Amino acid sequence: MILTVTLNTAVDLTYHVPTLRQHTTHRVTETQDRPGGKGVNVARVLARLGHPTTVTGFAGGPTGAWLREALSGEPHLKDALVPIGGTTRRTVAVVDAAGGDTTQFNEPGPTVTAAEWEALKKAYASLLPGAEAVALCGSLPPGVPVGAYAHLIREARSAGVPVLLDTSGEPLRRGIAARPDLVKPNAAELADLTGTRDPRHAARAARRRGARAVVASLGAEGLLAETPVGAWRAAPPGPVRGNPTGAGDSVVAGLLAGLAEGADWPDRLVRAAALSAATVHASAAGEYDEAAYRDLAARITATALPGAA
Ligand code: TA6
Repeated sequence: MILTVTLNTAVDLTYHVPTLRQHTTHRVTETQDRPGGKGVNVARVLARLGHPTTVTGFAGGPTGAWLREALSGEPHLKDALVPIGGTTRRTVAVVDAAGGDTTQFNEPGPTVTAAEWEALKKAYASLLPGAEAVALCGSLPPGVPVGAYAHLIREARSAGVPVLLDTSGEPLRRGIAARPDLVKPNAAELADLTGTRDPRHAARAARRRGARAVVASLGAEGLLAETPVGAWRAAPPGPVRGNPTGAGDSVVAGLLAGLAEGADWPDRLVRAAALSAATVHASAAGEYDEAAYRDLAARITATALPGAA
């Protein structure tokens, strides 16, 4: 199975409004609730692709109970979430139909106690031996040490399990120093980490800091991969409009699905780019449009970039 870790799970609420304006009461035309947090989205996509996936992380309170109930209906997905006394957060994405933009509001999440963090580490150590890969995804809730991902990466490495990290800020900085197999920053996270806005230079700098491979998600420009065996770019054939919430999580799911199936790097990138664009096509956060995925996967190609990685 593939293991995903979401320390800051969420119930993702999407509001669709005709036009988003300040100082106005908006009439919501459509509402969707989905179990969320980055690793939960990754797991849902993987499970829908048919990959047995286990979700761990923290969940608590009525929102945590709702999230677990919603996940229980997913075939191929196993819930190994650790219960906490606090209440799982909500996020709100407001989709503006006129402008085509999405505005996201993320709560900080519940405070996790030292005993709950210890329980998570124990659960993780018991799940690792059965995992073919692990993804560590999203922000850290209050109370979890800033070096949490670095610890979980070291554990995965000593268990010989490939480990992917998708986070930002100081947890990313410290996580990279623990030498994960792959990191998936977006353009802003990569620039923040390395101090350079040129994505290729920045991806190489991230590799020098400890990441074995880097896949950067560059919005409309698609994906850039810098790996030990080469560098590639893959992008959707044209502009993709819709709700981008969870599109980065689908990149992670595509990369992991490709890894689990023994695909080479270009093929992994094609799946990841196609899943990401198909997620923008779907209106609810973290869902992907199956038909769009199949169509895009057949039309996207990964282009090799010159120069040693
Ligand atoms: O990537 C979208 C998303 O996964 C949402 O589902 C939402 O839960 C959020 O990101 C969480 O991100 P954060 O960085 O706050 O942990």
